[in-house]
Amino acid sequence: MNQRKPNPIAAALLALAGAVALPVVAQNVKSPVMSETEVMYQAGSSPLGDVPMYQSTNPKAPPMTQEEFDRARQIYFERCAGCHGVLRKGATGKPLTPDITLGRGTDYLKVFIAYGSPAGMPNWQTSGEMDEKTVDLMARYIQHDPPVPPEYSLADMKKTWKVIVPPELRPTKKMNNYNIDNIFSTTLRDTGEIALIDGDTKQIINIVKTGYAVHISRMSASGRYLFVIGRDAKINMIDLWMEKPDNVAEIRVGLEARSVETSKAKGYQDKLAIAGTYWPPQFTIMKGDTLEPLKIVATRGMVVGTQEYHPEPRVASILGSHYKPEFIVNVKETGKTLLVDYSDLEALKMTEIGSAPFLHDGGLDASKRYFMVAANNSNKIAAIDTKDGKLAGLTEVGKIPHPGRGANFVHPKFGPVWATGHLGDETISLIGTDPKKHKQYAFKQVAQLKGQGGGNLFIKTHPKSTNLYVDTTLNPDPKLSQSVAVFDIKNLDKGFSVLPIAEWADLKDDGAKRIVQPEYNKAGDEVWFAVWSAKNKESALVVVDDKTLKLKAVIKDPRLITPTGHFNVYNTQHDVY
Ligand code: DHE
Repeated sequence: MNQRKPNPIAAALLALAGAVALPVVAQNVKSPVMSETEVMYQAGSSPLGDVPMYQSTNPKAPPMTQEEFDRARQIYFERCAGCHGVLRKGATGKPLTPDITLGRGTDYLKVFIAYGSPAGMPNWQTSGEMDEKTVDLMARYIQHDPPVPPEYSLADMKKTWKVIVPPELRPTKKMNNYNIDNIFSTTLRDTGEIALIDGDTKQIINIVKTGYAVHISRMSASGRYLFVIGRDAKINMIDLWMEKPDNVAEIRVGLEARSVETSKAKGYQDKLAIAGTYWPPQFTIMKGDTLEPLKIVATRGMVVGTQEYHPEPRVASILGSHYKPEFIVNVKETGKTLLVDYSDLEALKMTEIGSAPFLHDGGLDASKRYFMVAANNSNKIAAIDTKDGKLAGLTEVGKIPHPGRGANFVHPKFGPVWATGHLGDETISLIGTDPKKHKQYAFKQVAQLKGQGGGNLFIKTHPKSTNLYVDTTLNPDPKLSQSVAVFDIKNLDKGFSVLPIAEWADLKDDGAKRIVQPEYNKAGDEVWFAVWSAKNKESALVVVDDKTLKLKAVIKDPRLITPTGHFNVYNTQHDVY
């Protein structure tokens, strides 16, 4: 069911953009308010475009043939759902339900889609992204009732669940000579695979098939199992003890997803896994050694503040608490963090902490007690106290914070801080995280550094390093998207130096070469970057010596197609960042 059909618009854009695949397809779209960067990031692709859905024809809406409706639905899920929501009730974009759109009428909607709006709607036609016919199609489509994708039950999950190697047939000890702690799992986004790379020798150990538009990797508490999730909500569980590490179990937990995590509390290591889905809006707890689904919990409910019902609050980041048998589940649209006590799945207890809507990504502070999460379109960072189960603080930062898991270091004046960069501006915000010795700074933005530019996705340092790396992956200026800024933590006032990572990769063709996600090795003395080009262009990984800031190695291989995120086993397992 999940084989993706080529989308004619995307295909045209691919040709236009030199066959650069998602999310760069939106690169020509400009909006008066929503920057190119934001469009590139949000107007990504949803696998829901290919899911069969019931079409109810609204007699008041302009007529559409079944073929037109299906085409519009696919375009909607690929371009519009990220902002306006699956049910068109509004997310970061405005609601587009028939009660609103029918009143506006086709002509008004066509202008809106074609030219964009000051409130952030991109100008799809004048940017060249959609032609007049497509704009007309979409204007008619959004006056019909939104088709609702199907739910996904435990029975649906079980149909997709495969234990490829049962626990009793797996190795009882490590069967290879790899230094497992220093293996990297690299996302190969457009091929639906991950590359397992030996961090010591820089050799590829295995290329493992995973879900569609594979997204992130996470580790089990023991460091033995690697979990990978695709945007199609397919989870792969890889055993790193095998002679050649490979899949031992897989399952689909929904129709669209972004996050997977494992139980980390004492006594629960490797016992459970959890995945959150964008559709249906729910999370699923599974057995940690087989992925057998055990418990599904819906996230539909009220938005913090307005207390209005939201029918599709997507599950964003999830983290396993190191303090308690709890998963920290961040629900995007309602702005709620759920502390899910997994010690008794039959009598599930959840603490609901409200902060601000649009919770997205985040990571722990250095003490591992506070989870710092970005409410991205609210321009805020919430600090969740995972020990006492309450909101420790909510602070205003720059425009659209995007920390990944963030970066922890000790500031000479403010003490321990956690840092985030931003998609929407060039600042890097430092937030105090020590309520004991630096109470006046705790959970407040205490300083802002000025980086290279907006379009930052990830920021990273390491307890053994004094460098802070900031990428600018989605900046429209190739000079910025192809390089990274490095701050010397001991001399933050001095500004940053720039490392020309794409140039160092010395690739044979002129791909997008976006530099994405600094990630340290286990020792904390080298930093890895992906050089992300289109599917049909050469990509690479570049390794920098953290002491000298000089090039240490370039990893090239025809199998390294569209590398994006990369996850060092030890650092991911222990939340070192
Ligand atoms: Fe991600 C993390 C959602 C686009 C690379 N991304 C996350 C998380 C969420 C999320 C909720 C946190 C997971 C967690 O910690 O449990 N990402 C989304 C989207 O909704 C969005 C904006 C659009 C989409 O259509 O998917 C999106 N993400 C991207 C990309 O385009 C990136 C840059 C390239 C790619 O491979 O798809 C990308 N996202 C990543 C990476 C992480 C991530 C590498 C993990 C960061 C970390 O340090 O843990």
